[in-house]
Amino acid sequence: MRAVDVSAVKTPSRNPDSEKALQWWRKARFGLFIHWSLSSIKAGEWKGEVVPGLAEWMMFQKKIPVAEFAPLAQEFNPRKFDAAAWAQLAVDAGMRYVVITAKHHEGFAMYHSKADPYNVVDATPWGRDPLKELAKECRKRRLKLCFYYSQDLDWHHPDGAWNTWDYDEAKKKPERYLREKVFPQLRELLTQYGSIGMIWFDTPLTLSRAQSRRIRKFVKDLQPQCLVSGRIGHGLGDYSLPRDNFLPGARLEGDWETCATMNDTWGYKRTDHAWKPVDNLITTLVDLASKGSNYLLNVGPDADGVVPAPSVKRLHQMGAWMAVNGEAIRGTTPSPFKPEFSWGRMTTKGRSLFLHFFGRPERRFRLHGLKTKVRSAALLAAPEVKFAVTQSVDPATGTPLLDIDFKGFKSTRPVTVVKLQ
Ligand code: FHN
Repeated sequence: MRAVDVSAVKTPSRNPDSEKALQWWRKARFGLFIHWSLSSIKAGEWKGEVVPGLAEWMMFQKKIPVAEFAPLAQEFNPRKFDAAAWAQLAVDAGMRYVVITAKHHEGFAMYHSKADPYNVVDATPWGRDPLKELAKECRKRRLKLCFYYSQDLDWHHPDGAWNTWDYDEAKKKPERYLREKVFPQLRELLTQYGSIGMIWFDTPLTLSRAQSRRIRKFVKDLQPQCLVSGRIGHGLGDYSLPRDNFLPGARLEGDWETCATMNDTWGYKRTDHAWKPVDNLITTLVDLASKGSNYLLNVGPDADGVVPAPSVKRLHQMGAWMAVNGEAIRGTTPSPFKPEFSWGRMTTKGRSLFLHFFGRPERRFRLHGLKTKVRSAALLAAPEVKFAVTQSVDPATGTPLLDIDFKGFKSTRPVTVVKLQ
């Protein structure tokens, strides 16, 4: 077995110019994803029928013509929208960044876009710019604000990808879509709202490498510190994004982010009650951090601008856990050991090692291969509770051996963290 030195765990970035921009993002580890657009009005139902699949894909699933879908804008009036409450929810959950849909595949801009009148200020009776309000509230709370932008699929623009029921594929000119909509809107997003943490591009399905490269450069020219998500395509993102809700089986190389739902959809769907238990969400956060991945956890507010109560409850419960254990998640590097352990997971920070126990550890806990000298082992939730540590060399393998006597260990649901330093 290889002997491991905790302080040597590093994450190399994929692009040299990503390194600086990635610093806040690596430290954050946990962020809030918000999917909100016109489809939230229909809440997963079209003409009295529940549409199967993702709520925000309704227009595509039912092949709803633009002429029928776009008038939904006239019904958009989220009287209960409260940007301060949304930003505070992220803070309360222990998150450090927010990614909100500035434009999803349905093509509607959720901000004041001068490039396209199909936007939340000009096309709705509400007439407010929620991104402007959110930017202000995020700034107050030192949350990084990031924008989701669907650079490829757009079912509203005649040249956007994948609307084949209104527009003739053969006649589409993707370059015109980029020129008329994508670049002007990215300019707006990167100049109207202050410093932006990231543009979260999605579903790279039709754009060429050269087009993705131009989009990346466009973002970096306007805001060099703004990250570009992995789904810009062609390996050009500042970090990698696996498929939605992906849970890696082992430690990942480089920087990753798993984006995930709390139920089975991203946008608001009245009939989707498949809420994941909070214990599952917390162990996922721990599991991902131990493998070098961020966790971007989604909420889908309804047409009134209200985040569903089951999501709020779970975020508050996660926040209570993070308030005690956040040190073992934020700013950590992954486990120095490749395999998963049946007892739980590990994260590291400097020369500290955090043991995240999913249950009660064995009274005589053994860890093979840790070279770092450990002076103390204490409960993160109660640092005065310390456990006896012995370090020796395993005579059978000649590698370091750590023994901890977990007498008096009280496990708390769902993960108890012990800090070794
Ligand atoms: O099609 C989208 C989907 O609606 C949602 O936005 C997710 C979030 O990762 N991304 C796409 C599917 O991967």
